[in-house]
Amino acid sequence: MKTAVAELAVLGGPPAFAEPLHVGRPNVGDREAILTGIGEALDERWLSNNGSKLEAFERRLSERLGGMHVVATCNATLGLQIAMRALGIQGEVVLPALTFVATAHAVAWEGLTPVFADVEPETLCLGATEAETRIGPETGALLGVHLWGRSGDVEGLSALARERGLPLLFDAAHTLGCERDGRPLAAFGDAAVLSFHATKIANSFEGGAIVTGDRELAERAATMRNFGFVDEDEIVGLGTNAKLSEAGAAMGLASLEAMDGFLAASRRNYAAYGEALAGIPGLTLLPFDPPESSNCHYVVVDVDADAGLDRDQLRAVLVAENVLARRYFYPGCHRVPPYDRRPQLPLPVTEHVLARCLSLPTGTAVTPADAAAVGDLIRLALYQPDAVCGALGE
Ligand code: T4K
Repeated sequence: MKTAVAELAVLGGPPAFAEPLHVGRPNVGDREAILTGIGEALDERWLSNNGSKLEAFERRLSERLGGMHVVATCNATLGLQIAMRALGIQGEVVLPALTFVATAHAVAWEGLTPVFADVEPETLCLGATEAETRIGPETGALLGVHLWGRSGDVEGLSALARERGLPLLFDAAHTLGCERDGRPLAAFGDAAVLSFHATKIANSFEGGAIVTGDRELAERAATMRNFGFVDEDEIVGLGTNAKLSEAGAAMGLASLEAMDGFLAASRRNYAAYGEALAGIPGLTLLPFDPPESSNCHYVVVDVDADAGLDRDQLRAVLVAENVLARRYFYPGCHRVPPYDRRPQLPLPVTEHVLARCLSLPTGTAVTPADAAAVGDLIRLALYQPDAVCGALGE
């Protein structure tokens, strides 16, 4: 893409990208392996309920996570719900409002009360100081979120949970391939939940996984995932249906096999964005610093007032150019029903991030050349904010 400022679509030219560039375009592993896996499930006439693909998927994932116990589910939302039940959580759950709404909905759907805490400005995750301000007599658990694959203050939160005798659960939906001090992020807390949704770095079409070091917790969760059955006609308690299908598990297995390629693509794109966006006043590509090592699956920029355009103006330009950037996770859980009907304490850092952050397209459907071109486009748009704002009618 070589576009002059005057050729921007918002100024009357054609879109810079002929085809839309999406955030969340699925990574697809080896097609042959996926179709073979699904074909084997068909040949076996075993399509769900603990088939060979599910077992293999859980085994491979456990290996990847250093031997943690893994209970695959049909999505992460139900995985979170089951994890909360298996942990015996009651009352209020302290969590950040800066997350996908599924985190809060999982809490509320379980009949628990979400209590939103602010995030730390450095990590954008729930920290011990903020969490502590929301702990009260009804608090039943802490629920951290590894936003965009960032670790946050896992040590501080773990110490706080221990001190207060509270279970610590992590929404680790974004974290496959992310580590802290060489340890997979999903291995922190009493349990963590990964997502294998189509938009995640590795997918099983839809899917999730509860990860824990506690064998009994994993067994309880596995029983709850299958209506409470422990044997052909023995039910030990309340359960639901959160099973991952064999087709999903076959897709998940192929995704795990392709993980190294997915990680390399995301990291290459992140580096390309870094280069293309370097030195633009007011624009910051969110960094990942040691001891974190990230999967770089979310490429997020912070757009300051000094950048010339605000986040929403910049997004409007990008969308006009066929770059479908997303405002994840605007407007924040505390600002959507049913949570907005309750009085909320101020969340200044959360509000700040929600007003300024923009997720850019990446993944294997995006090349480093695309990333560099999006970076150039952003630079061009910020070059002449007055012309662009005029064209946007502002
Ligand atoms: N916790 C956190 C922190 C999460 O981010 C999520 C999910 C969860 C929990 C719950 O996990 P799951 O229960 O879903 O396993 C999407 C995903 O649906 C959602 O799973 C994900 N987070 C969230 C970050 O992204 P939307 O509302 O943005 O979806 P949608 O339909 O707008 O699609 C997103 C982008 O992906 C679009 O640009 C289109 C593109 N896309 C999507 C699909 C499904 C494709 O190009 N192809 C596809 O097949 O939520």
